[in-house]
Amino acid sequence: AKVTDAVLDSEQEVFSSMNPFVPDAASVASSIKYHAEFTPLFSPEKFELPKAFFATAQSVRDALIMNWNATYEYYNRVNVKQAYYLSMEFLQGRALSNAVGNLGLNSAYGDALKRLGFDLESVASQEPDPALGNGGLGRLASCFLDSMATLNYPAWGYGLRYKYGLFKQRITKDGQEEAAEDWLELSNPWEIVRNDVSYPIKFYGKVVFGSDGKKRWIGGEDIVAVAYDVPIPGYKTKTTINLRLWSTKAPSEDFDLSSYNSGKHTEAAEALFNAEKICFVLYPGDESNEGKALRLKQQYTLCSASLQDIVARFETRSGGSVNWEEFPEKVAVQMNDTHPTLCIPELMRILMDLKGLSWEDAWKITQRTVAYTNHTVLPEALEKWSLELMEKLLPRHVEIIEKIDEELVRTIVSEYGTADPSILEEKLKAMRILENVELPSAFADVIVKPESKPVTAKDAQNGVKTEQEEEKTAGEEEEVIPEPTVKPPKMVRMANLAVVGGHAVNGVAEIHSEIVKEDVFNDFVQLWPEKFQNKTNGVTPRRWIRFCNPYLSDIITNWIGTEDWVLNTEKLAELRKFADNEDLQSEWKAAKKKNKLKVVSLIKERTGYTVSPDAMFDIQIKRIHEYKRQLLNILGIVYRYKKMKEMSASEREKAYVPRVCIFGGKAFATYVQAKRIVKFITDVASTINHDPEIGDLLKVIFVPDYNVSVAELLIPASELSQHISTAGMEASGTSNMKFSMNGCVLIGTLDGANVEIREEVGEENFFLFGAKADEIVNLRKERAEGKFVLDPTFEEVKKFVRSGVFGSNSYDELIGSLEGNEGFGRADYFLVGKDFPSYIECQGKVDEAYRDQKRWTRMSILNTAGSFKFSSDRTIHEYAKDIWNIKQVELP
Ligand code: B1H
Repeated sequence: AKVTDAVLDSEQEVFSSMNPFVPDAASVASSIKYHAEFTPLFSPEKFELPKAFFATAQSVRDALIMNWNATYEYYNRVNVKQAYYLSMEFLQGRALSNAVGNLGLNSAYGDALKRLGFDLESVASQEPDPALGNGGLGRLASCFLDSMATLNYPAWGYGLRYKYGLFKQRITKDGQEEAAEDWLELSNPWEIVRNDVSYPIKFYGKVVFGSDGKKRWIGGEDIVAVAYDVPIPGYKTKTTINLRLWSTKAPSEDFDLSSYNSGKHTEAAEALFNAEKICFVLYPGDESNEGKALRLKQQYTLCSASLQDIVARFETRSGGSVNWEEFPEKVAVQMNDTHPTLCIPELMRILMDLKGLSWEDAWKITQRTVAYTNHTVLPEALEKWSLELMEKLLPRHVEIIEKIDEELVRTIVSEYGTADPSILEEKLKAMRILENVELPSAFADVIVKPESKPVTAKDAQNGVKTEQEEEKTAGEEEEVIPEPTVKPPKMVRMANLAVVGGHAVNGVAEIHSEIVKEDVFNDFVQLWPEKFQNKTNGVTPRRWIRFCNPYLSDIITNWIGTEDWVLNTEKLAELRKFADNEDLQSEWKAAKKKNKLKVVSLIKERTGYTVSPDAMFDIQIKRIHEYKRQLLNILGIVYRYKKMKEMSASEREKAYVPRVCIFGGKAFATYVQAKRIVKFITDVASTINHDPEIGDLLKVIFVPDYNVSVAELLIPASELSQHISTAGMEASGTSNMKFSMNGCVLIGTLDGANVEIREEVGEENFFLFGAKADEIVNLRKERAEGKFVLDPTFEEVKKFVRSGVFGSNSYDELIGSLEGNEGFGRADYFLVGKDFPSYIECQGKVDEAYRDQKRWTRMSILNTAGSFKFSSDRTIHEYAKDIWNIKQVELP
């Protein structure tokens, strides 16, 4: 505690020199009291925790607004190039402690709240955890915002303000249940609605020629997007950037007062509902055509509102004389995956139809402005939209996309037109933006007509196949319609559009970027090798070490002798020389123990189970997905349990280290197989946890409703964490980085960022097992051809599960999916059985290492010391230099 105070005092000094708003405890207390009284959200008679949170947040917001205004005013004045990160998801987590910590006002706020009879930690824990994201992709966007602000980069985020975030997960005896997450119920103290910043958004309608000969998009449905700004403070800097979230509403004249007065209340308000529903939920179910149209409307709203805003800002900053060629010198747009790909035709539309530019000029500007990050190579996750749906909803954009496709065909034909016709055909098939669409008339004779291929019943019915549909049916065989063939649906391939329309394409870890280049977009690499890059992901060391793990942070600061590591994570490497120092080791272990004790309480509170803080905490937290292989983890636990049961008590204790195996994560609501995995884990947990013979030697915990706040508690308490995806399937992973930073040792496959983490922390400090990415295709083939040698331990564990130890359920669908039985799907597509023996063997090595606590603590220290590369500051510097071409700007 002593160290923390010293650190905080010095922090506050730093701030006094750079921040005009440097309150002491007394003025903070009066500001909190002011807001409790004059910005009230609760009735006046009581001043309790919820009100204390809102008043405290409002008081912090005052400081943020001042800095936000100063930042924005300065960028306007010097007219710097600004980057815009467009994302359908921002998984922000709670903001209060983060903002107070970034502003260096911990002691001022801590003391002020003490005077008012509260403590900062309990006040902070009142804040709902805003979950406007699904997982890694959304959390990455939020880490990036923290780094942009901290490093003084002129950069903003643009997203959508969903009324309901990612569902709340309840665990019942039937497994996972979902409930709406009403995070705005008590209002959001961080957002500032900008009623003066709104843009019209159009859907449907038709395209006509205006009197000036220009294309006009008219008629259809008009809605309005309104800006809600969330100030994002940097650490130890005045720079406060903006996360602008759009909310949708109907134009006021759309409320039909006369219908309403004549008693037709629902009809009168239909337009209101129609507009507002666009921002109701994060990722609305899209099995139905209505669901698909809604998701597409969401994506277009994000792109159109953001680009109108960006273009308007460019015009304002240009003063009277707008030179459109300069647009890419003032604006960089990063598309977070393909979800905002409509940016490309939307910017083209704005430049041509509204600003009067030619196709050629608009195309040059668009390409130089936009760039695309790919986050997955799973083929079913590459977004495609039905051309028919898009034509209805966005007729002008489809015209533009058709022309982009035609230009692409021209390029492909000029590149490969003289080659073997089968090569040309192959290239066109792989690279065109439009799928199953006849060649543009100018090229009609360069190739024989595309033949129609047999399609599944589902394809024919729906036209579209999304990731979620694919996920949901992943375990089920699809029926193939025999001849005569149905015409395959015409689709727009968003990834191809993003690659063609942008100047850079990047993957998110080295191995992933290689797969992107060699496999997914190989044909494009041959055409434009210079576009393709790697930007290994990172996470913010502020939220993910400094604030979530104050005990460890103090130790690091003490031993390195400075707190600079929070900004310059390279300094963490200095811990290496103390890895065997007994004093550091004992402090290190004590900090871990304190963090584990917090988790013991969390587990008790959330699940009712009591676990021992002296057992090894072994954690796997991430979305439940077959490729992430929670099933491998739980089957490993089942195997361990079976072996324990076969031993005497003393043998058991000799053979195994006590472990608490913790799971957390949500399954997409319609992803049946993932929900079965959740149910299975909780069934195994209830059998093992109630077995008196096993006691503290093995406990299995499923923490319900995993979110950012839960991660902030679990990660600092972790000793072993699991990153065990089938090699080649996890693009990067980012929790692996957070765990390593917090002194947790990883067990994992050579996949995503694991590869680079292992390189940095040293292979002796990483538990590696499993098949490698380049072996997978062949292994699957062997598996399918039945050439696969069954592993006896895997057969043993499956038989044990089927014997009914975990209740009457025999888990036919789950275990069947690992065997390729008729009706159960893809013959262990994720190769759980193949990797099982090496996983079990590796877990044996983990136990052995943990028994030697000196060795383990050394491994733990070397993980923190070696994790410096994985700061999102490093990642953002790379984006800024290699893709955005923006410079750091310090406020005067
Ligand atoms: C990642 C997604 C994703 N990759 C579609 N792809 C979505 C795709 O709602 N959708 O339609 C939502 C998310 N998310 C993750 O991105 C990767 O799986 C991780 O490996 C990676 O670390 C993370 C950040 O790059």
